[in-house]
Amino acid sequence: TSDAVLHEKHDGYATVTLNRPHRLNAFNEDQHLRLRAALDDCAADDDCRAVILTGAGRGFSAGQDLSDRDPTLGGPRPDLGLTLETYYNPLIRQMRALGKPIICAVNGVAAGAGANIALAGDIVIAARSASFIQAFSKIGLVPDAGGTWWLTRRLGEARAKALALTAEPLPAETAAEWGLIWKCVDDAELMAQARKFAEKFANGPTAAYALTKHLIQAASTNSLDEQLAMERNFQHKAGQSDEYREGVAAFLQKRPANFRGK
Ligand code: T3D
Repeated sequence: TSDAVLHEKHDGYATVTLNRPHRLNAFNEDQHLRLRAALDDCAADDDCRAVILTGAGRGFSAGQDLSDRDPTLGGPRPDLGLTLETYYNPLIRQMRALGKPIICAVNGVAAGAGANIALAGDIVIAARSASFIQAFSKIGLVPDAGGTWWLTRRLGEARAKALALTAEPLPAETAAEWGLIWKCVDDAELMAQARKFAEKFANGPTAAYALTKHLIQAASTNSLDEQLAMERNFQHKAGQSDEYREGVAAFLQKRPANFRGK
């Protein structure tokens, strides 16, 4: 069996590692299917309350494995719309829908769809040596895996267009300064920081995190009225939860809350 994706379970969270380091964790079909299966498992497992997504070796992911696209090998031109709809789009939707925080620990270069998969995480922390490259224009493609959406919403049109058209690497530190990601940290600190967040979330109010994630994701396309209505509905739900009862009781009793995530 293949080990294109490693899936380790810890106390309350999982670490999922893209593991084709000889190709900078570029995506082939196997890596797609194994990543999807790992995230499905995280979704179904009540003991998993946060996910770290990272890459093995010196890169996070170099996007599509281009050796699977070699035009000199003959055959018809590939239908890339179909591969997006079959692999990349379901992955991005799966990451956004997952009711648990995903921490992307970007350990090195993230290029093409690899960059945009990293940007689909809820908390994106990058090592100082990492960079984000919208590599698509170098090979005659357009940004995908949500790239045009993340870049435009987080950075605005000027920076989005320049990054996409030039394919210049954006260093992690600039990505953090510009608000494309949450934080840039020293390389040696990356996994410790990611684990710190995962452990916090593994002991936090899981249902409220899921509602919060979905509210914030909806905000960029909702009107204020729609968003206020959604906040009302979600707060109604949160207010009925055991987590809220426990949170308030713990506050009043001046003790740490014991959220069980169920
Ligand atoms: O096709 C569809 O289904 C549509 C979807 C498209 C989504 C996409 O992601 S399209 C964009 C694809 N990705 C790229 O164009 C990036 C290609 N890679 C690079 O530009 C560079 O590798 C990097 C800038 C990311 C890193 O450069 P560097 O100098 O640090 O490393 P390197 O030497 O180029 O790469 C190391 C090895 O990984 C090397 O193999 P070798 O020579 O040691 O045997 C290289 O060929 C391999 N590698 C890197 N990226 C890919 C790859 N092999 C296959 N596919 C890759 N994308």
